[in-house]
Amino acid sequence: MRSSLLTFRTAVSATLLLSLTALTTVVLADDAVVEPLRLSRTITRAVLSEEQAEGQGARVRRSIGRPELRNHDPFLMLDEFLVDKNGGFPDHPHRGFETVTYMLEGQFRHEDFAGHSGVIGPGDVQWMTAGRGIVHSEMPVFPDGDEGGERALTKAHGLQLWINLPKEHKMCDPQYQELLDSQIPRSEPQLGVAIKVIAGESHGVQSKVYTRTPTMFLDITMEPHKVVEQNLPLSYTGFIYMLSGKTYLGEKEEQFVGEAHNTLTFSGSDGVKETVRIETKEEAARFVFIAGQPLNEPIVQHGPFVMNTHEEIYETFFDFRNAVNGFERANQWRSSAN
Ligand code: FJE
Ligand code: FE
Repeated sequence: MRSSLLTFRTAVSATLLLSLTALTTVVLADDAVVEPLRLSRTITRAVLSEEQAEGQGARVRRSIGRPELRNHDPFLMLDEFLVDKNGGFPDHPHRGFETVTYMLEGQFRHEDFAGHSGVIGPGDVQWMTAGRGIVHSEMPVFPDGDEGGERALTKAHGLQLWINLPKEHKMCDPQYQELLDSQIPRSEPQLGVAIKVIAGESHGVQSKVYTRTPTMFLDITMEPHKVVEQNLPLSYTGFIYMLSGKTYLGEKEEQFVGEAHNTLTFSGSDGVKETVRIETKEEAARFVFIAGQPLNEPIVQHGPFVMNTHEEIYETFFDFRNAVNGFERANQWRSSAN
């Protein structure tokens, strides 16, 4: 499929390559189709996330949001959470951003101050736009008793991503987009590469999730000895968070190794790099590929409140304490987890 131009990749500069491609396309117009050359972004760093305590008796591996991985506009936080029956995230508020919860194993029950509740299980996604205000609890659920015997699942495991909202959407009405595993579209660019398209687009397959902040969220599983190129818009920032196995990222000549629980951040596009090249060798791999349009707006964050100015944060404290301006229903509300 690919032309022998591939071998020029190393030596020739990006601009020269582009003009070469254009030239070749013209010359070979009646001949075989020449695919345009695509250059891979490189990896700027690899950071391992170790477990830390969070919430109530929960454990998380923090990716984005840890000290080495701050300022990943538009992303505020990514946690890989691991919660047993004694843990969870009881009643707490949010304002000014979105939380995306993606279950890997086990089940989580959410319950909010407006009477919205539900359970998400393996492969399901809850895309929550907090907007002007949500107060909710997020707690694992386990089947009763000892029925499961030794093989009973004792931990709920998943990912939670926090995406900042543009200024004009920070005070929008809260919204939920909930997708069961079976409702999430898949692409299979080749045998042995399976891509779940949670948000955005991959190899012609498009998610129906509405993103106020343009975002791609892919769950990619690769068998050993596969190569995939995942396109992303030139203006997006992005990263890979490795769940298991091993990947080799970037152009063949300057590959970074991605291992479990590591975050690998993408370089900028330099105006031309519209793809990320991902290869597996002896080991299979599973990872999430997350990218988005940076907002380039000031961020003032106080825990679960993320606004643009200090004044807006003071207003948020006031609104939450007095149960006004989006937090009305917080008055007297308690989840069943409390
Ligand atoms: C939060 C501390 C928290 N990571 N992963 C402070 F733990 C939380 C919080 C979460 C969270 C919830 C889930 Cl389901 C998964 C998480 C942090 O809820 F919001 C603040 N402010
Ligand atoms: Fe929450």
